[in-house]
Amino acid sequence: MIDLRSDTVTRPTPAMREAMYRAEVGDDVFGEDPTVNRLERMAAERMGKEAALFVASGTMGNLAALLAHCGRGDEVIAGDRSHTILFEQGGMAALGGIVPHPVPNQPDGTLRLEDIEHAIRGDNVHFPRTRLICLENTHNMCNGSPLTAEYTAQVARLARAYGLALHLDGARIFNAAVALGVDVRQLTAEVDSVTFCLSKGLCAPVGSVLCGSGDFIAAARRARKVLGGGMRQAGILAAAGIVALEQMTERLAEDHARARRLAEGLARLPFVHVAPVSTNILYFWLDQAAGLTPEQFVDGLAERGVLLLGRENGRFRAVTHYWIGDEDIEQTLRACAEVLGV
Ligand code: TLP
Repeated sequence: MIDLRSDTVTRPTPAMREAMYRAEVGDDVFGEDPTVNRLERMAAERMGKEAALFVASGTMGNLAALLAHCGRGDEVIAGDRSHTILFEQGGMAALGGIVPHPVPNQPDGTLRLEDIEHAIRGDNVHFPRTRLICLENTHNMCNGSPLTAEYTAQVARLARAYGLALHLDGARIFNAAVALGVDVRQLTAEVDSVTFCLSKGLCAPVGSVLCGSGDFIAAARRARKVLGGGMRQAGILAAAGIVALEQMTERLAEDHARARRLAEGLARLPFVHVAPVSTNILYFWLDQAAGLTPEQFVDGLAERGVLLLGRENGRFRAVTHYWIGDEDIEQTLRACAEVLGV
C-alpha cells in the first residue's frame, strides 16, 4: 500500500529499532530514565528552551501546555482551523475548564493581528480572562503552510503587550524550518512554549516533546501526571526520538520535493485542482465534471493500492513521508488518472 493518509503512519527506521533495543532505561516518574532525560535535554537545546518534557502524543503535549499556562475559566485564543480547536476533543474545556476563543485562520495559517487584538478581553467582571494565544506551525488544515519567524515575533510582541503567553503547536516545526531554510530556533525563539512531534515526519513510533522555561515544564510535568501520562521505562520510546532528532530532520526536504512533484502531476490531470504546497501536506479536489463523488475517488484509489484522506468539502489530503519514494509518487499519479478514466 502507498499510504499517503498521514505522516503519522510512518514506522520506525531500522536505526530506531536498534536504538530502542539497546536503550538504557529507568523509572521516568522518578526522573531516573537516562534516555528520556537525554532526549529532553536534546529537545530543549534544539528548540532553544530551558527544559523539555517527553509526552505520549501531540494532543497530550498541547493539553499539558494549556493546563500549565491557564487556570479554570481562563481563555485561549486559537485559530478556528487549528488542530487544538478542531481535533483535540475540546480537551482544554473538558479537562481544564479552559475557554477556547477561536479566531479565523487565514489561508496561510496565520491569524490576523487585529483579529487577535480584538479577541483579547478587557478587564471586565463579565468576561473570562484571556491568558494565552496559540499558533500552529506548519498549519495542518491550511495547506501545511509554514509560519515565518517574523510573523511569530509579531504575535509574540502583541502577546507581551497584553501580558499573555504564546504557545506553539509545532507538531511539524521541522518541516517549517526546512521549508523556510531557517534554524528551528528562529521559529521558536519568541514563543513561551512549543510542542513538536517525533512520531510524524520524523518516523519515531510514539511521542512528542513540550519545551519551555524550567518553571513552565515543572508545571507541565504535574499536568502530564494527572493526565495519566507519567510513563515508566519510557527510554525505549525516547531512544527512537533521539534518532529522530539526530537523523530525520534535514531529510524532510525530500518529502517536500515529492509533495511538489505529486502536486505538479495532479495539476496536469483534468478535473483536478491543487492547493499551493510548501511542505509535505498537499490538498486537492475534483470539479463536478469528474463525475465522481469523493468517496468513489478515495475507494477507487484504495483498490489500486493508494490510500489518502477525504476531508471536508470534497477536499483530499495526501501527506508525503519517509516511506514514500519517487516511484510511489509516479504510481499514485497513474492510479489517479485511472480512477478519473483519463
Ligand atoms: N494530526 C493528525 C490527525 O489528528 C489529523 C494528522 O494526521 O495530521 N497538532 C497538529 C498540527 C497535528 O497535525 C496533530 C495530529 C496533532 C497536533 C496531534 O498529534 P497526536 O496525533 O500525536 O496526538
